[in-house]
Amino acid sequence: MAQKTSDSPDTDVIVVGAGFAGMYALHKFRGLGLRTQVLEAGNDVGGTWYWNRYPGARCDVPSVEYSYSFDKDLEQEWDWTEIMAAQPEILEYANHVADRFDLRKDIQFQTRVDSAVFDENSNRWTVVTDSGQTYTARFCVMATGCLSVPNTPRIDGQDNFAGSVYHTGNWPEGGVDFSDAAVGIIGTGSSGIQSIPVIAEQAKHLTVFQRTPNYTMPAANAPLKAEFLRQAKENYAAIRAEQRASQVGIVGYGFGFGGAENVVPTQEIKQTTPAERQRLVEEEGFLAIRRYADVALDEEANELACEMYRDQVERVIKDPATAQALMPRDYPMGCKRPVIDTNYYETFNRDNVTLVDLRQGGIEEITEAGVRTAQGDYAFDVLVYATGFDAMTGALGKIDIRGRENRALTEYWEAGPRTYLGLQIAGFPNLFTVTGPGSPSVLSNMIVSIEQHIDWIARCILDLDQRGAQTIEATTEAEDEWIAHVNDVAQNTMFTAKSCNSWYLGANITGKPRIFMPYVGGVGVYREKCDEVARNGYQGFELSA
Ligand code: FAD
Ligand code: N01
Repeated sequence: MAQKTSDSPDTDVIVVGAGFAGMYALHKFRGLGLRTQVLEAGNDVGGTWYWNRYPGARCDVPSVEYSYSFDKDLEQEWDWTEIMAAQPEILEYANHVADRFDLRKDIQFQTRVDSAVFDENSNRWTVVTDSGQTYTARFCVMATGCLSVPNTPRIDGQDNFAGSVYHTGNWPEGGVDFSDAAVGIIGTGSSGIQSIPVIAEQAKHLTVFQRTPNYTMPAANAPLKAEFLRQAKENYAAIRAEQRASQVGIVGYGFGFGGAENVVPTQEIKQTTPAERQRLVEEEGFLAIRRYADVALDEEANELACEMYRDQVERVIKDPATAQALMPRDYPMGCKRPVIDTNYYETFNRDNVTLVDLRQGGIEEITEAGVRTAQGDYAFDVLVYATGFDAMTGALGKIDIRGRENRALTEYWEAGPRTYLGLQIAGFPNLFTVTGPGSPSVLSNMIVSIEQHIDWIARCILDLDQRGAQTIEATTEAEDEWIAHVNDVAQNTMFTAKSCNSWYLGANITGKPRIFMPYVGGVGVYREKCDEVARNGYQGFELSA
């Protein structure tokens, strides 16, 4: 246990953020006897699920798997109602966890951290909040989220719009009443694809501004049957073990129980004939594509899958011009974060929905009445930005983080994020990132990755105390080697294809260096690597007495 010293810091650990990462960190560190203070910008717990309350928001991991594993009683007492839970239910779960483990007493809400500075004399971090409060702590854990800084693109005239404006990533707590409103929405990523069908049902008219059509698969979500839930609860130990050893932290438990089947891709699309592919798409629709293993690895195979995909879009969409506009081309399937949907394409067959294909003429400005494009003007009462996030590095970049010699993290990361294992940064002792760049993070079921990181950090803090070490810090050499490995495994995947522009690469933010940020190696392999590093005396880290 960390000892109180005469120059006692306010706390042993400052945790920034009270999403699933910050909440578990607090519970875990408290359990070790560490005095822990959490600082959170929002009014309550839940992070992503607190901020993203847009209509249609939901998880795309089976509910029983997108849940904490750290407490067996918690697993048994919580009943998920759908195969993949909607935002209100996930937020309710977060609140239940906060109540059950009495977390709120150590979380200060409505508190944004502005800076975190390391003092080399005392080996302490000083954290300053937006209200000017100062905390000092031996350890600083950045549980600030990978998708927590909404990106609102700069568009000429955007302040002139006379109606209401919302961002999916910062949705008002009370919701938005769309009845009788004409709505415009910019963006067709996951948030757009989830919200468009629901807004279309509520609004008088919806105009969708699409710059890049996406690949999306039907979710086939459904209520969870009591018998299934009982089985899941009985098998939780095995499910968790399998999740931890898997590639993306998902076993697929929940699929196949009234929803979409959990298909393991084993076949090669390149071995099929055009007639076979056509027959399969006719029989199974978009989901036919899931059976092919080579689609993720081979660009030629990928293009065959894209053709099947476009065939199916043509089948579903009634208006031929709209169908053409909705067909993704020019980039491979699997380069961006996979998307699953409920009634997305069907929505474009509705009379009250207009698709504006920005590839035929982009947005020129936002006017008082709506959006002016090169194709014409579109008027509405409400404008929704579904334009994503400054992902993975955005939240860290907004805090003035300074390590040894007062070096700014933003300067150290000018050419792109550098970490060792996505956990630590050379020159920033005792500062940990949770699901940081260089870890499986956003390529995984994030609760699995969050728990693994917090458990590792907790063990590390205990080990430091046992060894009488004051600080731990990644070495530059270990960082270099890890970055080379992260880049290596991402090569020859669709993620880094030349034609791919994704937020994984930072491509959605003007001026952000194009670096593939998460680790593709897999949750299981990565966990073993982290454990091995710890077992071998924190290989690649420097411990100071
Ligand atoms: P967050 O939940 O983002 O929490 C970070 C918290 O830190 C926020 O509350 C924020 O306010 C706070 N914070 C940030 N900076 C500061 C600061 N300077 N000062 C104080 N507080 C600060 N993942 C999956 O695995 N499966 C899914 O199906 C899935 N669906 C998603 C759907 C949406 C709409 C989004 C946006 C993300 C989704 N994710 C999904 C990813 C999701 O972010 C993670 O699963 C998980 O919730 C992240 O938890 P976290 O605690 O790491 O971060
Ligand atoms: O954001 P995005 P998101 N003019 O970046 C468009 C998670 N998540 O919030 O592709 C016009 O994916 C942009 O167009 P383009 C998940 O990890 C999960 O939707 O750049 N358009 C794109 O269409 C996800 O990946 C779920 O050409 C502009 C859209 O905005 C991540 O969060 C649900 C524009 C942004 O798409 C982010 O998803 C929701 C401009 N100036 C979120 N700028 C689940 O289902 C941007 N766009 C689990």
